[in-house]
Amino acid sequence: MNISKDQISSQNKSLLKSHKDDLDFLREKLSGKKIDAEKIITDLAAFQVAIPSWALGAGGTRFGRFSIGGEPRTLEEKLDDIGILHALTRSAGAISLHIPWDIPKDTKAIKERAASHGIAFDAMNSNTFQDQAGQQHSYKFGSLCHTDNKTRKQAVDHNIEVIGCGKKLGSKSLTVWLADGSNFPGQNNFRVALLNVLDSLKEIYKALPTDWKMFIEYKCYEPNFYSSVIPDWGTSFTLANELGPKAFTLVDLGHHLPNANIEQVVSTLMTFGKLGGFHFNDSKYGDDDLTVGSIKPYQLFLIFQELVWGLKNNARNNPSPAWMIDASHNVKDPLEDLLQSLEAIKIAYAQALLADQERLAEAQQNNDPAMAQEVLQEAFRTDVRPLLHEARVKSSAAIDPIGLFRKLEIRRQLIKERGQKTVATGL
Ligand SMILES: [Mn+2]
Repeated sequence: MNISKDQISSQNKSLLKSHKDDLDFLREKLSGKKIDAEKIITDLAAFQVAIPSWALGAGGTRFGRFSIGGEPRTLEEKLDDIGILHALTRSAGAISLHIPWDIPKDTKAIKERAASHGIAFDAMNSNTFQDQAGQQHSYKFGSLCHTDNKTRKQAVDHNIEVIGCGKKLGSKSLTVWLADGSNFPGQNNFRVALLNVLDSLKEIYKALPTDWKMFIEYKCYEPNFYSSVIPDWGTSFTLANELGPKAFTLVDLGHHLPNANIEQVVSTLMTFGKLGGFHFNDSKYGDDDLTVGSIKPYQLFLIFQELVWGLKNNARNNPSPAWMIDASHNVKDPLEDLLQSLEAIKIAYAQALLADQERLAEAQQNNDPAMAQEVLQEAFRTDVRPLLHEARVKSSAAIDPIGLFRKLEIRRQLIKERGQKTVATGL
């Protein structure tokens, strides 16, 4: 199903008066502080976040999975769902595919379908954390780290196939996340496992086209509970440096030990030009994959504060990190959840854009932590939503995306089209 421009503008019309009042109030407040509201609105409208193909169905846990109904059954339907998100927000203009879940049967038709929704192909994700039907060697004891070189080669070849698939679609990057690790002390040799991974990554890197990037995603634990071969940003960063200029670290917000200072990790990676990509989500305990900004919005703002500063001031940083959501939700409508995540990302971005960097630098120079906190919290406590709304009005998107999603009864229509018991590929 498609959402028409008329449906969007008619909803916007009913909200326009109150939106204009809010925006005028905020504009005046910002101009008093010499903040260029128009520039922030332009930056917000331009900011696009890739939607992962695996987040469009209801997520499961190891205890169960409850379908939401009307879930996309094919890659075509996944593109249509992202088309809905993009029409409502003009902020979801890319998809991140997962192979083998999303192998296109007809590449040309898939590209046309994506183009009709204004969707580009962001990073390709390989999968060596599951065994596929008919697969010769098992990944039960690892993939790129495996003690058996035939298994390692199979995992390397899979990644090279994923690159080939992405080349046909117009993607420019490969994300490698490994479940490789161990559950028990002594199960594997840390050094052998790490060097095997490095050797395997070198083989994949050789197959990477010159204009491609490789993102190495780390994760502290799960599915292995004693050790992960790439547990942290330091290991990922070291591997990326060993591989070369096309390799980068990817930060997933849920892949750290509790209380890790992720904003500092972001800053360090940017300082050395190795922040390649970002997986947004939120968590209370571990890799919970909850809606972005639902648990720790201040942390999200502080991360964006580092991103905005790094993108503007740090010449060594990779100028265009890949922004992606990596979430999974089992009680919300996945599309509503993604709309909330997109909103939270843009709110944090807008707040970081209006933070007074000069006053902050001055407070830091004067060793004045109270003033530094004043500057940061002044930005964080500003209600920037009118700026997001205006960015959407200017892009012909909905002022209130979830309101319109509900008003148009989109989920009910998807269930009617696809059925109640459909289950999308994913975890
Ligand atoms: Mn991730």
